[in-house]
Amino acid sequence: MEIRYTPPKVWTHDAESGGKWANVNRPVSGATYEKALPVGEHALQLYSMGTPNGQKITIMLEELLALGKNAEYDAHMIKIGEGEQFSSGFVDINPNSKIPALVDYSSQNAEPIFESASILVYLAEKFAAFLPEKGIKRTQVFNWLFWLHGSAPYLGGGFGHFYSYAPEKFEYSINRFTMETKRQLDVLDKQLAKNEFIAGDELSIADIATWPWYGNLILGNLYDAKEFLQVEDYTHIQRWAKAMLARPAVQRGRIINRDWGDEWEQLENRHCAEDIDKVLALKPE
Ligand SMILES: N[C@@H](CCC(=O)N[C@@H](CS)C(=O)NCC(=O)O)C(=O)O
Repeated sequence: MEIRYTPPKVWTHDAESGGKWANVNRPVSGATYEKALPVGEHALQLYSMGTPNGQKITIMLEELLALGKNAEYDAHMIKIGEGEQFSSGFVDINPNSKIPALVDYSSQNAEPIFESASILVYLAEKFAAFLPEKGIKRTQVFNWLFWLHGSAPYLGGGFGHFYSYAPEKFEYSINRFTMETKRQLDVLDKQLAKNEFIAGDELSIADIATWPWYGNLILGNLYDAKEFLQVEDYTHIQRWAKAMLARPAVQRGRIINRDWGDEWEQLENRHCAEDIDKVLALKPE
């Protein structure tokens, strides 16, 4: 076998080597420049981008509003491809420099909330929705919420990175992460064969966390890998993914903090419901 790379004794950072994301990232944490974050008029201030991890929170907020909860929010775009996650304002609310991050100005000391699962649990508890209050039903939601949080990095950071973003296609890495992605799809498909929603017969934060990753993947909105992964085989995920997409809150939440795609699915910043209505009205019949 041809040896193409032997690791040196000590790794050094080569900003040119890693393709799409290497030029903004560094092997240390912290701010790279001084800039405060914008603050809108609502108590909930979200700093995000419409990637799968970002969509989780905007879909959750739109589902809460659809339920009649007082979950009005401003969603400010953080352009991660341009390094805005390294501004001093963003690092102050998430030292890990990853979207999404939330500040609730109606809470004591307005402590920042980061990690999408933590944000989902916070919102579910604050508004008493999409998460049973106690007992085994709550644990079942956590089983699948934490399953998603363990699995998605294999899909995004593993499969998506090597299949779609890497500057060169490496068979070893693509094989490893494709196998794991298909295994995870099979796990989810079997769960959805037994249940209408992921953690049972009601929509929960497990569905809201999972749809932006596996729903988008199955529907062909992520990595253009429908044929490669033979996604039509996962009939139960297909059923669930389409049912989720039929929900108005999912259609609204998925377009926020985006500056790519068709014009009817791009809303950079969201300050009120009408901001979304105007963009969705551009969708052809
Ligand atoms: N575990 C984190 C992951 C968040 C994450 O990976 N965010 C990505 C976008 S999907 C990001 O901000 N990347 C910017 C970077 O890596 O510099 C969560 O669930 O919130």
